[in-house]
Amino acid sequence: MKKTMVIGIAGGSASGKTSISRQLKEIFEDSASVSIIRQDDYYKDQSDKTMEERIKTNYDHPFAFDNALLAQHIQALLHGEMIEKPTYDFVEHNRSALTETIYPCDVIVLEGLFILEDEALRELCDIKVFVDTDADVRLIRRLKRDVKKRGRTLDSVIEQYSTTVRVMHERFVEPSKRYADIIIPEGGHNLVAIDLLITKISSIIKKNMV
Ligand code: UZR
Ligand code: MG
Repeated sequence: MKKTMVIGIAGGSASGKTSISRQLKEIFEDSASVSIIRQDDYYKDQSDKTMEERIKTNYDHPFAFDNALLAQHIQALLHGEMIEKPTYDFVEHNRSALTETIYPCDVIVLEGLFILEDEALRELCDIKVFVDTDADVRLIRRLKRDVKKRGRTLDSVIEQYSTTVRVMHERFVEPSKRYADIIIPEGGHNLVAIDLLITKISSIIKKNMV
């Protein structure tokens, strides 16, 4: 019987989690065998809040996520059912109206800040990866990304980083490293580590074909 393998990728903000997942997806583009699920898409719906209130949400705390829904969706995929994955709008700080249909597959790459921190999610992962990138590198990447892609100002990124991102990282993300099977230094630029994951995924897909 076909078995779906879950590869969990955790790590700090802007450590390279999304970059690694995207590279894995690109390699297996032709097959429907690999799906990426981002924890970011499971930020809670905030339609009932004003923009001013939304800005005050602590997005670096596990409570900001609907992890129960995420775990339920992973379980559904493991049982061969399709799901309607929510999507998140970082500019609006809210769940967007669109959903994306995800079909059962050979490999689920589950990527996000708290994938290893959350016990239920952690237990769903067959391979647990932590992307370990120094804080200065992450801050520089985050500045560039949030200004370019998430509609932020330089000052707001620095303010957010020093008031919440850094503290929450040390409280929740960094300690979850102990659960990792594999620790990848330097995220998306670590081609050796990415190559190892590609080899592993290929072997899972091959096994499921026979
Ligand atoms: P990654 N975030 C926002 O800034 N606004 C939102 O509406 C939702 C999330 C930020 C969040 C976190 N932080 O550090 C980051 N703050 O998105 C997580 N403050 O995304 O893991 O891709 O860096
Ligand atoms: Mg990301």
